[in-house]
Amino acid sequence: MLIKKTDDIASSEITPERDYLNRRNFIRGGLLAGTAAATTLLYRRLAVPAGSSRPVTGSSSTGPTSNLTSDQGESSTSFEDITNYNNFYEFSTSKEGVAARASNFVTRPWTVEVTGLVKRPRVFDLEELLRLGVEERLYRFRCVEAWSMVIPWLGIPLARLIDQVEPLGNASFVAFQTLFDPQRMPNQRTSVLDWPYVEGLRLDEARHPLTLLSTGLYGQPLLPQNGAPIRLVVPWKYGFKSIKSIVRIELTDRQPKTTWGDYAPDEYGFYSNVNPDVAHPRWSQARERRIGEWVMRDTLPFNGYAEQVASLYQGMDLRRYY
Ligand SMILES: Nc1nc2c(c(=O)[nH]1)N[C@H]1C(S)=C(S)[C@@H](COP(=O)(O)O)O[C@H]1N2
Ligand SMILES: [Mo]
Repeated sequence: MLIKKTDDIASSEITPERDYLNRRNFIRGGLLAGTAAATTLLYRRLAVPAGSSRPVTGSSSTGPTSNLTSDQGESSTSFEDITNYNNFYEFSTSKEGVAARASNFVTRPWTVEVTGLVKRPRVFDLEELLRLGVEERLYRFRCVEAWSMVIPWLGIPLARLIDQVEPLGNASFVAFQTLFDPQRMPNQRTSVLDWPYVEGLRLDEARHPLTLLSTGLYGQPLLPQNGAPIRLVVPWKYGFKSIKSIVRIELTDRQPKTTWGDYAPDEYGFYSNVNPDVAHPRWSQARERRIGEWVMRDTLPFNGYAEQVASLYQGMDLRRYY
């Protein structure tokens, strides 16, 4: 994130006039298609057998396809792009280099400890988590670096897992932790970040129906580069909140430490809700490059999910709590 990228972003801010006009047409279309449709989410209940690994369907050059479209008529970013343009610093700081360096990462067996201020702390193995019920959701995904994708996730609503452990009355935040194993995650032998990668949400954000623990995408189990076997997805927040390869979830009464927030507190706030009006100190967040498209798009407040999530932040100054 901090490493090389500023040049990209600066040059991508230069948008030809023609693109500007196209974008205006797009916005108008969006307003017409509008409000009613905007609340419809794609929910599909899938019967994913525990521990199943469905084979890749499409041809190997294009990968599998998805016929889902978003509430705004967007279609999925290609499987190829989603699985070859990654941020996962435990393996590589080069987005094009993650897939190869993570390819032998072994993710079975895998357990997730759910603990802290709960009545029933418990260690779940992956199969138990899958049995909580996997759904398919098509979400926009917006990295703080100003690129975005549309991803057909498979996942378990995080609220369902939280219900299993019965939070105590004083639990108000949820802390997440990635695996720490420098043998298996080679960049953990460097100090490019403070390991293990950690993230956090407020409990009400964690319980919001949009928040997923993802176990797959494009109908298949997650590949290592996307955070196998289980990673967080919070579609209205910048991508770095979506912590990968989770081994521990702790309910707490204190705002958890976050890896990027500790690294650069003035750049990466705890909330990190997608907000076109609050610039990153080093670049604008007003627009984004959708991977696979040429024309820059306007970034939407809460990444287009304002109708569902804005109420979580009622009365909060979103410039202060960035
Ligand atoms: N453990 C861990 N989780 C992580 C990261 C990381 O480096 N390590 N990168 C984050 C960032 S910056 C982004 S944009 C997303 C990228 O997810 P993707 O590669 O599946 O698109 O993962 C997030 N989760
Ligand atoms: Mo990111």
